Amino acid sequence: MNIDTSNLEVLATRTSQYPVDDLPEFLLLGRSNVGKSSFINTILNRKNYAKVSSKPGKTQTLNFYLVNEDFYLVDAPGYGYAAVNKQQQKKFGLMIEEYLRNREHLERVFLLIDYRHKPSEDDRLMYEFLKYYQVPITIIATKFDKVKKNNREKQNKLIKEQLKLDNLDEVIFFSAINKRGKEDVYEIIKNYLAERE
Ligand SMILES: Nc1nc2c(ncn2[C@@H]2O[C@H](COP(=O)(O)OP(=O)(O)OP(=O)(O)O)[C@@H](O)[C@H]2O)c(=O)[nH]1
Ligand SMILES: [Mg+2]
Repeated sequence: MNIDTSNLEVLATRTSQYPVDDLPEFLLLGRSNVGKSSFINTILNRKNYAKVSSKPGKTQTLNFYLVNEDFYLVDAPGYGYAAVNKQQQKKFGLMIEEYLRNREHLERVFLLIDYRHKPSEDDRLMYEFLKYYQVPITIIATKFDKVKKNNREKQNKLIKEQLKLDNLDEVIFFSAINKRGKEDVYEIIKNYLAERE
């Protein structure tokens, strides 16, 4: 898949602001600071188009990126970071829940997990929540460049155990630094688009 065009079309905090066309949507979810916005930049071959920050809580709205006039990548605020105030966190949580409940064109969630750490309780709850709503999920293990070879087996096991991972859900190892995993993500999106034609 080639990325020919990409444009941030809509910033939404509620349903009435979502795009009104019928294009498929792929949603990014994950803890604050896990790398959702960096993931979008990598997929779009752009630098800091989706705003990235080392400080958690950077993305505050649902951001719909129209790609190739074909589909949307949807960036979302992160969850579960103590440094982001409680009221904000609640607002973000409701925003995401509202989206998931009205998700007519949601094809799949890319659930980002920081590969350096044990998945958090919030990660586990989010995974469970998505399973309950029967949303197709791909796990994206981010910051792969930061994990040494001899730690990988341990981290893989942690992801499996902590999330009680369904064997049918694919895990993609991803790095915004060396672009590992990018082609795998293209493949997933491409397959959806081919099915629609
Ligand atoms: N080494 C490394 N750093 C990364 C990677 N992806 C993201 N980062 C860094 O992690 C930090 C957070 O990245 P963001 O993309 O802003 O994370 P986010 O999930 O969008 O965060 P919020 O918008 O706050 O929810 C930044 O300092 C990034 O440079 C990666 O693959 N490898
Ligand atoms: Mg972000």
